[in-house]
Amino acid sequence: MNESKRRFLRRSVGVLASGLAAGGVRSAGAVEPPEIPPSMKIPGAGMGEYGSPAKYESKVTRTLIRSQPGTTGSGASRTPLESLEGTITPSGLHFERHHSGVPDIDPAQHRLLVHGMVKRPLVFGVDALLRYPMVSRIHFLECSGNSQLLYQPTPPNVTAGQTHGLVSCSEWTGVPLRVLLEEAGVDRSARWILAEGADAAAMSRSIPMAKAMDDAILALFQNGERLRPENGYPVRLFLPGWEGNMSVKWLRRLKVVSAPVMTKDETSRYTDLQGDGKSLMFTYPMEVKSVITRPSHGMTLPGPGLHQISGIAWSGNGTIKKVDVSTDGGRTWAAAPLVAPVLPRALTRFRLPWRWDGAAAVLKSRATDDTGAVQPERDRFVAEHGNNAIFHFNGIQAWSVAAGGEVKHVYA
Ligand SMILES: Nc1nc2c(c(=O)[nH]1)N[C@H]1C(S)=C(S)[C@@H](COP(=O)(O)O)O[C@H]1N2
Ligand SMILES: [Mo]
Repeated sequence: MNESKRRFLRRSVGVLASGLAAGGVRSAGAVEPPEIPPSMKIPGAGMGEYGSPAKYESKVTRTLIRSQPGTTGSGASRTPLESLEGTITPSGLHFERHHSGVPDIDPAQHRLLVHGMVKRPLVFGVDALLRYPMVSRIHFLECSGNSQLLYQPTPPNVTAGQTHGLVSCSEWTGVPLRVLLEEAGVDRSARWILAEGADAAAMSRSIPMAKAMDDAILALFQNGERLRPENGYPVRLFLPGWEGNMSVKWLRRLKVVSAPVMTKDETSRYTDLQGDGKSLMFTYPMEVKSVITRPSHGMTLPGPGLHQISGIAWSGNGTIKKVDVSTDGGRTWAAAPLVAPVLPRALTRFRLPWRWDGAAAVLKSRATDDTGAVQPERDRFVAEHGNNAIFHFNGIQAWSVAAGGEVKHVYA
């Protein structure tokens, strides 16, 4: 351990007992347990066919739901990251990004065509797909437009979910794409696959064959149940770690081809104008990134004492190796413990106790992945990419804590 880290820990981690007492835990009094509460005096409510969250949690919803003018489904909704813990996003709070709304697809009618440079063009019904060997993988899905508000010259006045909530993490279960491609007999000279969705946007992307044969999944289940309509029911392509756009939902067609197709969705969109006037195309992996979800913008610390800093980190290139946390705007850093499970291309939770002395502070987190890539400071990121771009922002997020405890988005 180096000297700055030792100092950080000495300053941050105080005596547990006094810290917690200051944080709102009282000594037991007369009306506290073991007094018998009303819930113990009558039988509780009955069973339900499909469960919902506690009514007291009704404010925990998807957030910043926005659609293009004159439409209801051409837009996005975001995961309320600041209200969640752990790493799995409840399916009902998974972010949504649709280019032309959520189609109503009857699985009995749905077909998936595999054609192009193959020996045997094949058509699969959903029941047929369900008979193939499946894998289950925990992975994040991130829209490459996530955090685009941070390209703005002034810090956005919104919550962590509203800036960073175009990322969610689920257990995805389905058929490895390789299995179906091998069955169709892919021509050895084929290098790409066109994937097309059955929505009104006909979302279409060119997928490199190497990814298709590596870890691509035709996902049928999400967190144990069949996909939600908004996440691609009855079947979606899922490309671990790559920009969300390529994980084509409501998948209807895979055409094996020799070169990228240059669809509207990979030329006019998902191409990023850089500061030097050139554009980046085919920027597939989502780079290493993290955000502190608690405390974060819009919260107020109840007072000095022991607090827990909690956040998420992820990398489309591999596994999170380290998350450094600073409470002094980046002057000193300490490695935050990563909470198991730490999985490749999955959200990884970090938590660090912080003894707040009540003075103004600036919190930051900085993730490193197992390729050695380090999340850049925002200034450096914007200097390198310019601010015409809207995709692939992965700069460091800073939250200021005022002496009164108010937490706000800052550029620092
Ligand atoms: N068919 C189809 N697939 C699609 C889209 C779409 O509009 N239509 N949106 C894409 C984009 S931009 C993203 S970020 C992810 C979002 O997936 P989600 O809505 O399950 O979070 O789906 C991708 N797949
Ligand atoms: Mo996206």
